Amino acid sequence: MTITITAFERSPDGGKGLARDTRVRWALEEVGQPYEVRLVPHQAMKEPAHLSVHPFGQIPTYEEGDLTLFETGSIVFHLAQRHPGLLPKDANARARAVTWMFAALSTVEPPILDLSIAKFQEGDKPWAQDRLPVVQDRIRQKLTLLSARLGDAEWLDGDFSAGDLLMVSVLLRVKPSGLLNEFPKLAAYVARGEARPAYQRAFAAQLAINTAPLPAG
Ligand code: GTB
Repeated sequence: MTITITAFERSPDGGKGLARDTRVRWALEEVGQPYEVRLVPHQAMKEPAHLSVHPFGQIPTYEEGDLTLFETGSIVFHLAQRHPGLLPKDANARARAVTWMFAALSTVEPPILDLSIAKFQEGDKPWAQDRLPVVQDRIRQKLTLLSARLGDAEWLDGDFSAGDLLMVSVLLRVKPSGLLNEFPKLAAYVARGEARPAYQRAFAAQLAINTAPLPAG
């Protein structure tokens, strides 16, 4: 059955791979599933056709036969459950890998998103410069503890898993700020993720779309 995901027709990052379709592409590549991409122009995101697939008018989405999903975490989890490669077989190890998926999205990512908001949506507010260090310190708190837990291990809990895929993806969002370099073990962990052939394919695919000429009209 054909898998179709959605992505920005043109990502605001110009192809740096930070939009969340990259996470879904990466998971699809890890489990070896071919997929098609439907590009959603900005003006179509909140129109009924796209809202019927994504209730909040966002990307990415996932369609496979009569199954439609939204929320990156849910899509990655679905793929990891259906196909070998992203979750361990042992039930307890599997539960721990799923725990890292949640940790990435609900513990580590929120302060990182806050930094984007503080810079790009609230940057012109009179209090923005006072808020920035507070937000950066909240990220540092999380990264300090995450780095201590990772230690010198290659991945968070045994073999590479969907937990690592999401954690690396979340950390990639903090990379442009320079904060990641304060944590060499995490920087090396992210580099290991980026070096995976599946990530490389996912990155290249989104880059090709974001650097291709836009269709006329
Ligand atoms: N919780 C949802 C999920 O995980 O799937 C969040 C989905 C989401 O935030 N989608 C964003 C979106 O559709 C794109 S990924 N935004 C349009 C809208 O809400 O109208 C977030 C994103 C966007 C841009 C960059 N960037 O340019 O660096 C990075 C990440």
